[in-house]
Amino acid sequence: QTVQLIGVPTDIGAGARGASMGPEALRVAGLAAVLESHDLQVHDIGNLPGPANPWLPPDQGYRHLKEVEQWNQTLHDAVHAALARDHLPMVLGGDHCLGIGSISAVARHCRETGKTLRVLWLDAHADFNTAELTPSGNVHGMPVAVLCGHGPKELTGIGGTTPAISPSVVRQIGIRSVDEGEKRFVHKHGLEVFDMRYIDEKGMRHTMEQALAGMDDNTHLHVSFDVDFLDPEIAPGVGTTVPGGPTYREAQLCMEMIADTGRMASMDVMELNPALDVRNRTALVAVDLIESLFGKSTLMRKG
Ligand code: DIR
Ligand code: MN
Ligand code: MN
Ligand code: MN
Repeated sequence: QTVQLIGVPTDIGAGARGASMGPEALRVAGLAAVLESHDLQVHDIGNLPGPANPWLPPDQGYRHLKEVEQWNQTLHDAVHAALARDHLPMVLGGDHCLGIGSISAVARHCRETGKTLRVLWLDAHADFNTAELTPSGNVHGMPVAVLCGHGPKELTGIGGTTPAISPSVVRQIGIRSVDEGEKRFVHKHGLEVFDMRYIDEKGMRHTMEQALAGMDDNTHLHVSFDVDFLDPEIAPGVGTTVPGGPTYREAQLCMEMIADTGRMASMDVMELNPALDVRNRTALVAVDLIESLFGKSTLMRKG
């Protein structure tokens, strides 16, 4: 198995600058060596090119729509090409607006190969805003809505099929910050959300059993990991921290249970912001959790 690292150095969709440095922070934290220690081949294609961040206020509900489109179109092409080579694309963000390019490419690949898609969205936020609902105009709060066909045609059309995905393929985990209008929209579209209340009451094990239920040998599992999923105590290096997230142990179990399925075929690591981090420790935690996603375990595993 070859993991293809795709750096996307931009904070074009975020409300704080700095996620553009995420790809390099993950590399400095030893990502490639960790993957190689698990008998994976690592092919780092470096960083994709794209426009600078002009840092302008929102225009008709969106900040930097043109630049967001350009980054996501470039990423879409890169992820689609990686999948066509049978590589496992690992997108190193960059802010979470890049989920649009990444997941639209995964969905297109699934259509072309007859696979069934499942998307796990690990995040403190639902990322289901639209221009009408957003309190910020930041597109990193909108990628799930855009992928489900709600948004400007410049973004919903990336990959050629609108909508790119149905809400029914998405499972959101760790959610604890959803804006008022966004809440109604999530409810209206029936997104399956395992919020922190659910995790508190049922535990991470039961939560992941539910989120991973119904997959089979034909499932392509995509994991979109927004680093603000984690509790800020262990992951301060993100632009929008929200208290009360999964602990280190809960996050490890989440990743281990994903690894146990053997179905993960693409992933994103988004929103890491080295400008807000402390001695790169959030990048190190992210790499540690990614190691678990690829089967790191304390003891020999059965089978
Ligand atoms: C907020 C923050 N819901 C917004 N969103 C995100 O601006 O739409 N922060 N995704 O990471
Ligand atoms: Mn997000
Ligand atoms: Mn988030
Ligand atoms: Mn709809």
